[in-house]
Amino acid sequence: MKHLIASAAMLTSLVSAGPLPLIPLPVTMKTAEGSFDFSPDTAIRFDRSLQNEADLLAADLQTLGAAKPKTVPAEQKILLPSEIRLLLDASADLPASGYKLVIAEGGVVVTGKDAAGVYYGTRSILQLLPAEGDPAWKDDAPEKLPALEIIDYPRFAWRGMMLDVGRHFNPPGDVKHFIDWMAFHKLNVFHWHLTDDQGWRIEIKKYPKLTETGAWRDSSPPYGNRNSDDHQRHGGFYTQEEIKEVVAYASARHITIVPEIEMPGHAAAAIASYPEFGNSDISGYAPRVQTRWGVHPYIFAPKEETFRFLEDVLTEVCALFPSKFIHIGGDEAPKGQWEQSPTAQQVMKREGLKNEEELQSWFVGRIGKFLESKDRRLIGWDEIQEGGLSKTATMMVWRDAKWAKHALALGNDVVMATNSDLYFDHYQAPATAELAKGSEYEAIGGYLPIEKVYAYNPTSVAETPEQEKHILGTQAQLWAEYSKDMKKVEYMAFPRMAALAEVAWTPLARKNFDDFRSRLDGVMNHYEGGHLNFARPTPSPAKGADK
Ligand code: TNX
Repeated sequence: MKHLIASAAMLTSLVSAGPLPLIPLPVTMKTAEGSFDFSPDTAIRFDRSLQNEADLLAADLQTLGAAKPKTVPAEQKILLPSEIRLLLDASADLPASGYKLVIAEGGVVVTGKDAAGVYYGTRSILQLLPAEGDPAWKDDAPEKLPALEIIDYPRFAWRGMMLDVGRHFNPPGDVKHFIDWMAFHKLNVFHWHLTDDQGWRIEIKKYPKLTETGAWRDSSPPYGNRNSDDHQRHGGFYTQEEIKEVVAYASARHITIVPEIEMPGHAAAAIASYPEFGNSDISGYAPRVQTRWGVHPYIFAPKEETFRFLEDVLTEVCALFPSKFIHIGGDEAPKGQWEQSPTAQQVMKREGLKNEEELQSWFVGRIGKFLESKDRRLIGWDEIQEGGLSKTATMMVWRDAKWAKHALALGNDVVMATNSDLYFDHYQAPATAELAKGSEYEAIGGYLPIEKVYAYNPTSVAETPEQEKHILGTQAQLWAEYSKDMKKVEYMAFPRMAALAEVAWTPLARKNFDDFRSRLDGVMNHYEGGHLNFARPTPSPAKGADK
């Protein structure tokens, strides 16, 4: 009987398996006859430098439902009945972060060019196994991993997701969970939007009021009425200890956290905490942490005290985040206060700046030099080039292609993060359909179905192969005005994150939406098993044809 049940389960898993649920699609994959039996006897044998990758794989396998595999360092010459071997081979003929995965009856071998490559190979193994909570884990039959050989590496070095915790605060545990799912998709940059008009979320020891005052607001617009107030206090922030923990957690998963500290605009929460760093010489000056969305007039004053403050803040930020890139925002900085402020006007005169856009570029240039003195690189939203762009600045392009073309023509690096293709705060199904489910399904607007994300090509803006090299990669944005908690963030992020992963990883010539859509079903089983609150897209065409 047991035997019968086991084979019935195997049959279902074969039938429901369909195409191998690997997202992003590997660069090359050859399947073969046969399979590897993953069983409670399967252990992980690892090269000494891969202890982290071995431990994470063992823990992740246990989360799925397996008995926690033994992990054995390679130099321990004990005989194992069944093993997954993790190898590091820096001389392998693979690009950075590349790996080779061989699954055969006799065993599984992951060979990485580096530790990141090995980690990505282990992500592929996890995707090929039944999802968490799948009944297959409960029977006595081994899990069958299909025999195959994969050679794989990423198209871009920057495969990012931005999360806005300024508009709504997400506790550290939720952020770690989000990072887990980024790792599952082989994404590697978590851009943490830590400050905005509506909240400052990072503890800065030298300026405690940033979180005493700036982390809290008195009201927010409720779902369904963006021009009104719920009169509920909202806020929160990360202590430096919590930040260190999240940074280490991400780093173990080969994810770099790029922190963003917004300047000169989107700074009302900071200026409400320390009004002396705003344009306090203008009439009607009364900064406060903002309670409505949109663009607000409060921007930092271009004076020496403010630069000292920002440099102190960035010094603490650099100590917490090892990332080479530090994001300084730079978007949507209205120039009205600088036009009114005698101090700002004097600075323009002193520095020979023609207009307020040039003043912003001068401002950003100073901060860029400071970051360089700390061996870091400045990255900012595309407005940082409006009054001239420093050679060393990297631009994150969120508006249209012309800004990317302009920066590329100057020889600057860019990361493509366009609002037309990669803003996951936009609706993924028609707004009427979403809102029919309840006002909590409200999004900022727009319409970005998963097909459109998938079709995006970050290098379409490059005019020459040389320019293409300056496109570091691509990133999707989760602005959170309309995402009050992580459940809503998840709903907006998944499964569009899967499409982003394939845009950022898979060679252009290998991309095919129908094929992706059929693999997505298996990946969504993992979402379901992992209790992710994802948006189920319309059934895949392949499934529809079965009926
Ligand atoms: C524009 S994109 C912003 C954000 C908003 C977003 C909403 C960018 C650099 N600035 O402040 O949250 O639109 O989609």
